[in-house]
Amino acid sequence: MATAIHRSGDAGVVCGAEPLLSATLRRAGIPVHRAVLRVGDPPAGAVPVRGWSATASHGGEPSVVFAAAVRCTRSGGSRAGEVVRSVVTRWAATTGPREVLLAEPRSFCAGVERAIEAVRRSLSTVDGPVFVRKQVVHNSHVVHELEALGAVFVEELDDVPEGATVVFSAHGVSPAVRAQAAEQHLDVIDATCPLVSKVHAEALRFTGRGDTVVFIGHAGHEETEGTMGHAPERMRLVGSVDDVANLDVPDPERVSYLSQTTLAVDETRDIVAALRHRFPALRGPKSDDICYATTNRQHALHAIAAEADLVLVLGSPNSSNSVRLVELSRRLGTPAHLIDDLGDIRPEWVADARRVGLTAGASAPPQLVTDVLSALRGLGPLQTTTHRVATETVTFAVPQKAQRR
Ligand code: 0CG
Ligand code: SF4
Repeated sequence: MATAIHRSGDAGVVCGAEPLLSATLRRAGIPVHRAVLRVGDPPAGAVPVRGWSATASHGGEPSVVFAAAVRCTRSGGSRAGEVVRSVVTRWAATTGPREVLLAEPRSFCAGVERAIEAVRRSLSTVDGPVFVRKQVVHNSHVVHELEALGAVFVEELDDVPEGATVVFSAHGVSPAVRAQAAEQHLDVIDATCPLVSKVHAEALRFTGRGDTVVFIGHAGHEETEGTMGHAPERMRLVGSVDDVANLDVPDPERVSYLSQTTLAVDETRDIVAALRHRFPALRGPKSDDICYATTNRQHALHAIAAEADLVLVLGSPNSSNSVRLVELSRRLGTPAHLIDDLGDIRPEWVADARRVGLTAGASAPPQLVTDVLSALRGLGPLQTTTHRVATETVTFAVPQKAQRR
C-alpha cells in the first residue's frame, strides 16, 4: 500500500486513508507492505506489478488518493490482485466530503490516567519486575504499551512470585485478593480508582448496618467481583429490571443498592425505580455510583448521536463504559460500532455516512481519536465540530508507593 505517491519533480501526496485499506487487506489475509510509491519509469530489472488507485479532487487539489500495487508472480499474485482491486473499489466508493461530530469529554478519565501512571512510575522506581494483576485498564493499546515498557500482566496472584511487586488494576479487588497478596508478601501498588474504592466503602457501611445490598452491575466484570467480594453473603447482583423480580432478601425493609461505576445512566435509573417499587424502604448512596467520567461521556454522546448518520466509539470490547456508549447510541436510533482502533472501520459503515459521530471510552488513548480523524481525512475533505457538554478538571494523585525510592 502506498503511504504517499510521488511523481518525479512534484511534492507528492500523502495517502491518509492507507491504514484503513491496509487493515481491510490484512483482514482478508493479504500480507501488506507499506511504502512511498514513486511513479515514473521502472528501473531496469524491476519486478512487474499490477496497480490500482483512486483519486478524487476537491477544489482543484487531489484530496483523496490511495494506491496499491501487487507483485505479479505465477502463484498467488492473481488472487491477491482480485482482493486488492475489490478493496480499493470498496474504499473508493466511500470518498467524499464528510463532517465529524466530536463528543467531548471523551477518552481518558482521571482514574485511568492515575492507573497508567502508577504502572509507568513503578517500572522506573522498582528494582525487579513489576507485575500487574489483570488489565490495568480495559484497553488493548494501553496494555501492549505497558508490556513493551516491561510490565508483566497476570490473571491471578498465583502467577506472581513471593515478595514481588504487583499493581492492582483500576477496577479494584476484593478483600480476598488483598489477603492473598499479604500471604505471598507482595509489595502492592494499588491503582484502584478512588471512585471504585468509594463504592467498596459503601458496601461495607451498608452491609455493616444490617442491610442486604443489591449491586447493579455485570456478572464477571472485575469491578463487580471486587465490590461484591467485600460482603458476598450480604450482597445480591442484578443486571436488569427483570432480575429485580427474582430477588430473594431476608428483610425487605432493610435493602440498599449500589452500582458499578461504568453503567448506562438511563438503564440504571430504570433498575433503581424497579427496586424502589419492590422495596419502598430502599436506601442508596448519597451521590450516584456511576462516575463523573461515565456520565459525561454518555451526555456528550446524547449531544451528537441524533445529528449523526453513524457513531464510532473507540474502546476495547471488554471495556464496560465503552460498550455502554455503543448501546446508548443504538437506543437513540443511530447505528454505532465499537472500534479498538481505526483498523476496525469497515468501508460499508462509512460509505453513506456524511456525518460521523466520534467518541472514545474512558480507557481509550486520545491518540486513537487523532488517528481516526486523519484516516477519515484521507477519504475526502473533513470538517470537524466539537460538542462539549462538560469540562473535566478531576485529577487523582498517583499512589505514593509508585513514586517512592
Ligand atoms: O469500563 P470498564 O469498567 O470496563 O473499565 P475501563 O478500563 O474500560 O475504563 C475505566 C476504568 C477503569
Ligand atoms: Fe474511575 Fe470512572 Fe475512570 Fe472508572 S471510569 S477509572 S470509576 S473515573
